[in-house]
Amino acid sequence: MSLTDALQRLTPSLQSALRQALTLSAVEELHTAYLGRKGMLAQLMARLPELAPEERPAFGKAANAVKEELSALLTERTGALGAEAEEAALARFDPSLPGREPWKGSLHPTTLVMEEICRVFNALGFETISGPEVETDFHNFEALNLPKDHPARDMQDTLYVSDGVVMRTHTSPMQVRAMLERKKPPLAVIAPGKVYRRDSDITHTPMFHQIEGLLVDKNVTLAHLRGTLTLFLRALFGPEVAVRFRPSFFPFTEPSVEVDISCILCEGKGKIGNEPCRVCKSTGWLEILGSGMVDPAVYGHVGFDPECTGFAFGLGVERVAMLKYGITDLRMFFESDLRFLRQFA
Ligand code: 2NL
Repeated sequence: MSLTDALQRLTPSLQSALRQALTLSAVEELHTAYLGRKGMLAQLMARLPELAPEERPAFGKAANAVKEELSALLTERTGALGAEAEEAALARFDPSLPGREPWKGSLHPTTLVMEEICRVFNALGFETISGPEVETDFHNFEALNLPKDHPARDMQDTLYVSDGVVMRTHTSPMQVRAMLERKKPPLAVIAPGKVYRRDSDITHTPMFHQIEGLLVDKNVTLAHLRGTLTLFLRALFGPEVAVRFRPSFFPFTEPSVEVDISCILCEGKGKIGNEPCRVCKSTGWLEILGSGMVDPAVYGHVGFDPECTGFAFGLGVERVAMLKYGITDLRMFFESDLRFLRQFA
């Protein structure tokens, strides 16, 4: 077969080969076989010296035309296969399928309760404050009328970082800092956060959460304390809840008051049907917060006028969350079990 005949066979030969090529890689292989550096066209070109010199220009021209044809055929097949693949993918895609629900996080019950309480006091004009969890002995104890030899310091099982530096045992030091910064009343703050105690059993964790509030001005009385805390507890536990104030003792308030609400399970009856109420132990009441009029000694420590008056209160967040959501085991708060946490989504 002449060189020219062999050249003219290439195009029909590739056309029939392409009909069998069903994948992009099969087309790629044909590209190499026909147009590659050692492919069929290159091999024919290598035989150019076999031709008479006057025949060579015409053969070269014909070879170039064949190369263009082969190239066009390969490109066309590649495009067709690509379009087919896309069509097949579209046929598999069902645009009417509902989307996959994305994984959503949820707030921890401790956070939910802290945010709800802060929201109530913010609406009353109290400003939410924060502060360090590692505190000085002064901010955590001394300024709160708890001198070094005070027996009340035994009530706090303190975690010491170093001499004179503690993990805060309550949220009060945030309020001490607020008074020191503000220098004078009026002042109304709410301080939520983590606190630490050297304590660990089924009802005590080494870290837990408190919220404290403080209002200082001139002529603040126990009536303001009573009105504010009653409003707050009805916002948190419902407008029907009964509120009771009992005398108590805290080193940083005088007088001190403990506040109870009517039991949210038995509604203050002490029993459900004939069964004794397990939540309030049949008393009909739940202890919910501690409070009092700020002891003037505290004002002395933060440089406030001893003539000013104010009230303060504190509560345990996990305890409130347990009552609100009916959680019976404190450890649930600290285990990060998703089956527990998802219930608050
Ligand atoms: C409770 C009781 C209380 C306070 C906290 C306080 C803060 C300042 C001055 C005076 Cl800066 N008092 N805080 C007062 C009374 C009670 O907490 O049972 N907490 C869990």
